[in-house]
Amino acid sequence: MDVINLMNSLEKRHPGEVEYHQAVREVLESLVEVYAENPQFEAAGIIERIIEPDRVLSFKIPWVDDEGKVHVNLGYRIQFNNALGPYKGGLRFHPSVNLSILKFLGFEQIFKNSLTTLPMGGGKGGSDFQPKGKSNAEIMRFCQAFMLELWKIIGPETDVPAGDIGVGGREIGYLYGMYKKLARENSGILTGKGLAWGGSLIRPEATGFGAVYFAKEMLATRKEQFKGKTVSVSGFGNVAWGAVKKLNELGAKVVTLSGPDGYIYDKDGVSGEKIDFMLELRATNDDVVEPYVQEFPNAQFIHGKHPWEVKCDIAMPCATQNELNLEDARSLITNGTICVCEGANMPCIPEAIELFQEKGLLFGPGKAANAGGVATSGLEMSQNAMKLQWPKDEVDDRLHHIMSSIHHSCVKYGKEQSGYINYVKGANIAGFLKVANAMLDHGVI
Ligand code: NDP
Ligand code: 2IT
Repeated sequence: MDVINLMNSLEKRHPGEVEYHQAVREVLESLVEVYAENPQFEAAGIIERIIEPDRVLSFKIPWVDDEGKVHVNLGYRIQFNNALGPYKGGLRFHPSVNLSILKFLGFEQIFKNSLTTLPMGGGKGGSDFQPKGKSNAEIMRFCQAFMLELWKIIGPETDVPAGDIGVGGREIGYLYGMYKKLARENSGILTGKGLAWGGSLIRPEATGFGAVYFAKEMLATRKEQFKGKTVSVSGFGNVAWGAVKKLNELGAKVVTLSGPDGYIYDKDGVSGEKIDFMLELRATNDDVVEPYVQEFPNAQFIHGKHPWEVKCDIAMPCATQNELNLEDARSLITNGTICVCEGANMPCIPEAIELFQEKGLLFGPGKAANAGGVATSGLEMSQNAMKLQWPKDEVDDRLHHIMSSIHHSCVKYGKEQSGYINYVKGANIAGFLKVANAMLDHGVI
């Protein structure tokens, strides 16, 4: 495989789509050896076919605000690859959303979904809509307008969206309501649904829980555990919330949270009622963390900075892509951090990852570590197909089992001669092989 040539031609075809290029480059670099060992992949043009989405739907979303003013947002759905099952992946509502970001997320989703062991292809969608500061009625009208276009190309056996940044239980409810009305069916078309109408127990917590289960396995390879450890978490959304809950259960102390306004340092630990407060804060729609210090005055608010300057044993970036840069990586290393586990998608820049690996830190890439969210979405699809709801413990046990199996795959394909486990390489190879073999089975389509 000629990575340089492939990347040159991808960049020429899709100029300026930097996040998409970043995600593809990382995967290609991991696959060089395995591609050389399997000439059948080259012969079938697997790489050329896997790095381009099957199709991209883009549409406009006109909607009316509470004052009667008309707005037009852009909406997308990227159906990336369905070799393993229906396209599956979240919807992101954030003003930064563009094709490059959704293509990076859709591409990552192919391998992540493959790692879960469940039959799901990869996709992603969203809009540049800003949910912050909008009323409930505006969010509802926007979600309805979004679904008015999206419903034509999705279906329980075709493409099953879910949440991501800016899309939680409330948005899934409005999207589902509109889909149900248009399609005249009550099927498992979205995941992350309410518990009374097809949702799965544990889904809201699953990404964060799964990331902690994954980090627990990584720590165990060095005979370490969470008990007594200090953990820095970024973000304060769905993923961060689940992670903080589970970290507390396992006896770790979470000392930071962050938002677009800065970060919170709570030396006493974010626990108990403070975790519930995170959720209340999110529900205000303002997306700032500063109010935490008014409620819990022992904590400090540090304006406009990332939490990575705080001394911690374990770092879990759970907010967004490229939020941990080289300087952040250096300060974590200087402060003695032993493990970095990505709850968000691609939160660490490539140079930061290289440095973590060079210094021998445990590093868990998002496509493996945060796969618990989509895995539990897969379990929601199974429950919907059976018209059943599994008890909480059953879903949690399955999630636990899936995260262990992902860890096992990463070790199998990522263990280097020195004994160091390169989880990035392991996740990319394990995720890729299953998809590539399925594509071979299906012929050139
Ligand atoms: P939420 O919307 O619940 O929370 C995301 C948090 O990050 C918000 O506080 C948000 O604030 C902040 N944020 C978003 N973009 C930026 C930015 N550019 N700069 C600084 N802060 C930012 O999202 P989730 O918790 O669902 O998602 C967090 C991450 O986890 C994302 O990378 C997502 O792709 C990933 N993920 C999510 C899964 C899920 O099931 N929800 C599953 C697997 C991964 P603001 O909006 O104000 O910027
Ligand atoms: O990035 C992700 O894996 C998600 N946002 C969850 C996708 C899903 O279909 O549950």
